[in-house]
Amino acid sequence: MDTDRMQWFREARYGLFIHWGLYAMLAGEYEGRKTDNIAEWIMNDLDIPVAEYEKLAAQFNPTEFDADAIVRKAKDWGMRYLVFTSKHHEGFAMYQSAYSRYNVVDATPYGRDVVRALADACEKHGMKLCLYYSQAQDWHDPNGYRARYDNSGKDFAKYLEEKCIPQLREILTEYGAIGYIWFDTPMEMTRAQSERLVELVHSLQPDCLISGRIGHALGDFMTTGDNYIPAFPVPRDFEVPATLNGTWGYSRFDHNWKNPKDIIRLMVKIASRGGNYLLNIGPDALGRVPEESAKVLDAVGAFLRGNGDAIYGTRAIPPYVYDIDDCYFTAKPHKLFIHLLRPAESLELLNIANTPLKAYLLDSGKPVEMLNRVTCEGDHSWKFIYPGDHAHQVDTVLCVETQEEWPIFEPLR
Ligand code: JFZ
Repeated sequence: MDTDRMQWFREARYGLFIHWGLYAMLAGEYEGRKTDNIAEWIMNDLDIPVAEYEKLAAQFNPTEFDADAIVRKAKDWGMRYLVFTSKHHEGFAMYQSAYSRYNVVDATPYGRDVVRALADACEKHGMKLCLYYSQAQDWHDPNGYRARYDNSGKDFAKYLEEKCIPQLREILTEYGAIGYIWFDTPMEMTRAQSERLVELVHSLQPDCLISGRIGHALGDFMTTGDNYIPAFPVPRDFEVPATLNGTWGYSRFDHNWKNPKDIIRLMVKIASRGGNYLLNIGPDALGRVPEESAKVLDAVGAFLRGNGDAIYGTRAIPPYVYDIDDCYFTAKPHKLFIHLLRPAESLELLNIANTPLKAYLLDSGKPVEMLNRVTCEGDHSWKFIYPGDHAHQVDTVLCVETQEEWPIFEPLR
């Protein structure tokens, strides 16, 4: 893939996903019925008629939404880019669209352009803005696809021409430079239709990347299944979209929050396999970020402030041949980062054949005693003695600077 266009993506490794739309007002329940699926799908899963669902717009007034505060928090959290749902499957545009009055400016008492507010805040704080756009599913438009329904009678080509393409043109010409478009659920789109959208994006913003869910493997990077991480290093750029609880859109019933250790472990695994971690928040009806999600992201941000060098700009590396509990590796040229997600006084690793130059705790720079020997079986052995006064963090990161550019993990023999 074109290296220059991908450079920022490969450097970033960590982004903030924001799912926010009319569904936040229902928060997982409609007329006493709770959805047992992800909350932003409530219209589809509870078969809410369009005429009923669209009434939500007339009540949408998120007076506590603060785009600038959210972007500042994203920076504190260590995220390098932000992906916002400009139009999700519900069909409601979170910006002012000239091609559909079913949007946050024209159809709500709030009357403000959310994408504009986020674009301004991202510009101000040096955060790359990316936009999610549901290019095939649109449960409000009579010709938009709808999962789990019979779409045979739809004129999808009409939907593409009259809503999807004009709206993509709007978000790619009216809000500044866009890092990438996060397309989603291509459904029954033909290859030609996916190619048409790829050409549209490139014609408007040549540097704007395209996510894997454009369809027909035409993305600049692969998008994994939600919350699914590849088990091995992947030979192409990829991104893992992930929730902090069990839903993307806000639900007042889902309190199944992951903890910081879960997140850091996943982040390290994803980076070691060459991917990006796109972690979601779902603001509520008033535009507030759920406190529980902010607490987790605060803790992960604190970890990254001292250890970000072990994540940002790292590259896929071969799997290490032994399975050491809570021990993971990331790497960048001439640096091997050894992550230990449990307290320990020492750590011995076999079958690493690099020439170590120095070893230290990444967050403090404090030197770590390192014994470099060959075992009686002829295997390389590195043994680290952690400094006695070191207080174990969620993830204690050791940096070993090496003569060789990349790790040399010897195979078992
Ligand atoms: C899609 C959306 O339907 C969902 O609402 C959310 O926006 C999520 C990030 O993306 O959900 C998907 C789409 C594709 C897969 C899984 C969930 N997949 O291919 O496994």
